[in-house]
Amino acid sequence: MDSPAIRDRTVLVTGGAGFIGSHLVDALHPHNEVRVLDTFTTGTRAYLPDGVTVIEGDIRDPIALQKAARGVDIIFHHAALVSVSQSVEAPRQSNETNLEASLLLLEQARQEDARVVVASSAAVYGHPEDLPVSETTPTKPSSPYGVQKLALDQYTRLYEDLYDVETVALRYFNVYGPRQQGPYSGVISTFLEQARADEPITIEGDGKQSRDFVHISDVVRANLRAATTDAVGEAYNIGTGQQTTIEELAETIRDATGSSSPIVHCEPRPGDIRHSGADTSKATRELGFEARVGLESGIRSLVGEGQPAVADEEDGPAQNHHWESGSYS
Ligand code: UD2
Repeated sequence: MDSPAIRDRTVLVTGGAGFIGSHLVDALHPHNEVRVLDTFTTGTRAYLPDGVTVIEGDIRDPIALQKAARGVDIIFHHAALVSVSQSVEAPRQSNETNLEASLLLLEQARQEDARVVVASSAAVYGHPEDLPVSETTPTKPSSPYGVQKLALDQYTRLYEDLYDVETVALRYFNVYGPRQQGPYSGVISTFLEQARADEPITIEGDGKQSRDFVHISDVVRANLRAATTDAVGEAYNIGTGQQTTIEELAETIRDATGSSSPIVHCEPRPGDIRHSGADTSKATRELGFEARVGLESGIRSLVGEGQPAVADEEDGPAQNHHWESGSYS
């Protein structure tokens, strides 16, 4: 299941200097003319290879957006305010970026006749009653962030229905990998940092809550497939189908780092989702997507930063897959 070749296209990656966006840029450059629109508020300029056209600007700014999108064939939309808790504190502010500006972007795509792949989220499902969740599971977001992603996800479908814009929404589960950093970066990078410093690994609550952790290389591959699929106007779950408890994760990270960190429990996060896990059969069927990197090998490659992620025996379809930053074949 090699990645489809995307070559000689003009592509825009919004949020291209961020965690997911910058890995996508690596996969697209230099075989395509790649543009990045980023505010660099949380994105990092140093991630961007020479030869990429950088437009420093905000997706809320119609002029910056117009400039960035002029003449493009494909837009990968990864610019967002990603903090769920910030969206709870200031719903209108995150709505402006995550929804209103995204709508501006869809309009721009319509004018340019460009395909759009948008970053949606497992947040659209809220607290699911049954697991794993498929795309037909009822959506009931439990945060403004989730509502915004759901509305965006629905708009992408409508833009295909109403205006024939080729759109795909990817509902990411818990993405991890190199370059994930900062205060909203996720539990794996937090635990890794704590383990490396031999500081306590802080489990929020009892640690029995679970997540579906998907490696960045698999997320990039899903984007490349979404950019070429005929199955447009659809939303797809992007995860591994495997759930891991936070307690297991803490132990895996402590073992992989050889750290002497104690594992401690603190207050549970208010409103935390108990369990999350993806049924990815629709993505497998329609996009030919299957996650390849298992959690243990993904973590080992993070620990030895720069080492390829090679899946473990028990990792099923991920077996024997080799991943190095920038390689997606
Ligand atoms: C993820 C996404 C978020 C949204 C949401 C939808 C990430 C980084 N965030 O949030 O954008 O899509 O899913 O459901 O992927 N935890 C600890 N100790 C720590 C940090 C976290 O125990 O130091 C726990 C936390 O309480 C939670 C779990 O780890 O139970 C995962 O937390 P997270 O912030 O990595 O991601 P999540 O699932 O809340």
